[in-house]
Formats: sequence, C-alpha cells, structure tokens
Amino acid sequence: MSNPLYDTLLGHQSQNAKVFLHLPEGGHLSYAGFVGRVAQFAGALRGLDLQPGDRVALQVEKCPDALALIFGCLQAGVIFLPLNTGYTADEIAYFVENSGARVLVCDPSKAAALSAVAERFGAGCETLGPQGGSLADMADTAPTTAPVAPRAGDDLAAFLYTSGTTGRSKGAMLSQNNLLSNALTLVDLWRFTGDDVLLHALPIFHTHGLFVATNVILAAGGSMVFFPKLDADALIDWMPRATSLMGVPTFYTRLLDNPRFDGDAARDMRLFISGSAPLLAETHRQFEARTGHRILERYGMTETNMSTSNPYDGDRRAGTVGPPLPGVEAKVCDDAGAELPRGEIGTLEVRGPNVFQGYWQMPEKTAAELRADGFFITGDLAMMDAEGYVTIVGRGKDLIISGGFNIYPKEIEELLDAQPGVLESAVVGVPHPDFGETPVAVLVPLPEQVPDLEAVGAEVSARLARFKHPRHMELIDALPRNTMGKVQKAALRDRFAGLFSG
Ligand code: MLC
Ligand code: AMP
Repeated sequence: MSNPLYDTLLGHQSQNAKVFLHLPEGGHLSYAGFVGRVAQFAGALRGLDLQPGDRVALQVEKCPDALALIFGCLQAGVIFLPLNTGYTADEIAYFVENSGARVLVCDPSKAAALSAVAERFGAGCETLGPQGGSLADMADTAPTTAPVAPRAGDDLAAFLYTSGTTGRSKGAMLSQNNLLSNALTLVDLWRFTGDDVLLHALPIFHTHGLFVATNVILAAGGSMVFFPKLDADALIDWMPRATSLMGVPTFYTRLLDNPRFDGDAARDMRLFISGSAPLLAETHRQFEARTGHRILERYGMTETNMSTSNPYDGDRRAGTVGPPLPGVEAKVCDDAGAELPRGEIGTLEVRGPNVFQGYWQMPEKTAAELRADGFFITGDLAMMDAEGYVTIVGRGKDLIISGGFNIYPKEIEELLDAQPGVLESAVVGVPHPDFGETPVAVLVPLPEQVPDLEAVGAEVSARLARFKHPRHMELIDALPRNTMGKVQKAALRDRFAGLFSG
C-alpha cells in the first residue's frame, strides 16, 4: 500500500535540488533537503514509539522544522493536530485530552507550563522551535531516509479543531483524500506550476496556510518565501521575485495602507488570492485601482477545505466567492435541507471529496452538521446567482472572524459569566479596520454589585488566546432581549458599530 498524500507531495522529490523554501532571514531549503528533514522527523516520531493512527498535538512557531515535523507525521502515518500558537495552557489542555494525543510538541519557552498539561493526560512532551528543541535534537541524529507508513486515501491525516456555537471545540477529521483531492483541484484551477513562487506569510496551523498554500505549492513543485508572520514591507520587498500571494483580507488592507505598495511592486505577480473571511468589495476595487490586479476570492472551511472559487480566467466578481470547485456540489437550502431557487438566501450546503470525515468522537455533532447524503451544513448564509456564483451574505452561526481567526462568543461569554459580580454577558463582533471584525463584550452586574473590569480583563488574558480578548468591555443594565427572551445581538452590534471604524 502507498501513502497517497506523501507520495504525491513529496515522494518523488528526494533528489530535487530546486528551492522549496526561501527563508527571508537568509538562506533556503531545497526539496531534497526538506524531504530529508521530513524523514528525520518521521524517524524521531518512531523513536517515541508512535504508531500509525496515533495523534500528536503541535503548538509550534512557524519555521522550516515545524513544517518538516508536520510532514514527518504524514510520513510516519501519525495524525497531526496543529494548534494556534496563541492558545493558553488551559486551551491546549482541552485539545490534548480530547484528541487523546500521545505526544504534545511545544515551543521550548512553553515547556514548563505545557509539560505539566501533557503529563496530566498521560502524554509525552517534546519541544521544537526556530532555535531547536528536544525533538529537533532527536531528528538531527536520525537518518535522512525513512520508511513511508502505508496509508489508504480514507485514512486520517489530520485533526483540525474548530469551535462551535455551543460547547467545546470539535476535532474535524480530515482524510488523506480530503486534502489531496482539494490540493490537486486548486493547482489546476489556479494554474500553479513549478515556476510559481508563493509569498507565504500565513500561520501553518490552519487550513489556509497549511492545506491550501503549502499543499498547493508542493503539488505544483513550486517554491515559497516562508515568512515567520505577516510584514507588509517584507512582502513588498520580495514581490518582484514572487508570482503569487495567498492571504486573509487583513493582508490586502495592510498592503493598501502601505505607501510603498503600488503597481510597480506588484508588476511581476500573476495572482493574489483572498479567503477565510469576507473581502470587502471596496478593498477589491481599491486593490485593482492601485495595482491593476483583480484579487481572486475563494471560500472554504476547516471541515471542507476549499469549496468555491472565483475563476482564474473569466469574471472575478468582487463580493462573491465564485462558483463551486470542480467536483464539489454546493446548494443554498432552507432549514430542512430543501434547495431554494437561485437568488434566494439560505444556508449553504456542500458535498464532495473535500468534505471531512466527521468530528472526532462526537457522533451527535457530526450527525447534526453532516447529512446522511453527504452534504455538509456550513452554517453560512449564502445566495447563488443564475450562473452559479455564490455570495456569502452572512452567518447563521454566532461566529466572529478577526483577522481570519474564528472566535465563538459563547466561549468568552461563559468565562465572563463566571466572574465575580457578573450576572450575565454578551459578546458581539463589530467592524474593525484592521481585523475586519473584533469582539466587544457587555456585562450585566449582579444586583448591588460592580464587577471589576480590570480583574475580569486579567482573567480573560490568563485563560484565552490574545486574539479572542474583547477589545472593549462595558457594563450594561440589562441585555436587549426580544419577546421570546432571546438576546438581540443585532441591537448590540448596531450600538457598537462605530466604535473602531469611526
Ligand atoms: C494577532 N492579534 C490578533 C490577531 N492576530 N488579534 C485579533 N485577531 C487576529 N487575527 C493580536 C496580537 O496578539 C497582538 O496583540 C495584536 O493583535 C497585534 O498584532 P499584530 O502584530 O498586528 O498581528 P499580526 O501578527 O500582524 O497578525 C495579524 C494577522 C494574523 C491578521 C496577519 O492574525 C494572521 O496571519 N491571520 C491569518 C489567520 C488564518 O490563517 N486564518 C485562516 C483560517 S482557515 P497585542 O497584545 O500586541 O495587542 C479558514 C478556512 C479558509 O478560515 O477558508 O481559509
Ligand atoms: P474556519 O472554521 O476557520 O475554517 O472558518 C470558516 C469560515 O470562514 C466559513 O464558515 C465562513 O464563515 C468564513 N469564510 C471563509 N472564506 C470566506 C470568504 N471568502 N468570504 C466570507 N467568509 C468566508
């Protein structure tokens, strides 16, 4: 048996001297060098007695070794769970426990806090960072060739955790075929070739930076400029040596805010792609006016990878996410799942080889979102026009997307409700010029009490990743409710709409 994802992305690259990663801080890594490093990590994982199907949780800073470790997991048949580097120890504990990870790999700077977390759930703890760590040391002594664990297309490759409107995060189980089919479709659709040089400034713990950007480049045999994080000046400096960029909308607003960014800087680029959050039609228009390039917007989710995309040739329509990808079906439905006529607004449902295998050990949540006929209920409100172009008009789910990171208000509200002096709370997303949306919290005090907002803020900081912190908190006498007693979040959103966007 083979290992389809490994074989397609890396299997034939072991002798290839071509550059895979350009490192802006200096130097580069060839395909052959990367394949060798991947094998060393596969060896290190075997040295930890990890078997195919075991889970490994990774909270590692973006660096070439972090990427090699992810592909080392693939080579060893180990299921990897990449985790946001901003998560606190509390947040990490849940993922380790829920996934049953046998090993947690973290940055050396976090080892003290996270080794205790790993130990609590019977997992081992290893370290890896840009400057090395225990796992890098093990990899250094492992051979640069290693056996490739046999896996089938429907074996699981990764868990990506995604929060829900109610309750805790769910581990979306992604198979080898989910990832492979999507990467190959996107290479074709977006015309990626071995000549492409992608500016890669996204994190590698999410679908966008890992399964879209990295897998597409590997499948095409191209190169990436591997930035540790977004820095608009660095992107502009590298643009003349690159062909393409993938980013969340904040990438494009930050480029437009940079006076150095003009048509000349973007002259040799062939493609700018946006996704993970809505790109304002205004940003699309400004970008075209500044550079002559029409940003290609696509739409996807952790559970589905990419589902729709504007075309490479043909009309890239601002404000739309384009038609379904080849091989993917999409329909706009009512709550019962019946398809609505074109032009009407309903919930978007998608089906295809891209759709995940369900939520790890949560059959009832899987059944609630994945229909028996294979259609996945995205929770996004959409409209499809006569030509099949999809417009995302809103969200049926209570979700805030800040700079491409998802924030579920419920998680913050539960924490706020538990603070001294707080009766109840509500968190809403309001427009933010840099992040698109940002959370704002209102708290209702218990009778005769005045919650200490500073102390509440400190507790939020200790428990939740920075990107989830409300950028504004205030006390309110009572939450606005409708006659059914449901909190009217729209009223709160209106009230704070101008807070950051003037
Ligand atoms: C960083 N901060 C954020 C934030 N990112 N706060 C809210 N939302 C975010 N997204 C915090 C920092 O901790 C810092 O805190 C402060 O905000 C300013 O930091 P910064 O240096 O300006 O942030 P930066 O590193 O530039 O990051 C911003 C960003 C980054 C937008 C470039 O968040 C990013 O790369 N986002 C991409 C996320 C992504 O890949 N999403 C894809 C999901 S997959 P302090 O303490 O200084 O105030 C998916 C499916 C699909 O959705 O369709 O693709
Ligand atoms: P995630 O759970 O991080 O994968 O986020 C997926 C969600 O991001 C989707 O359900 C949408 O709400 C949103 N999203 C992704 N791409 C787009 C886009 N191009 N336009 C609007 N929303 C998007």
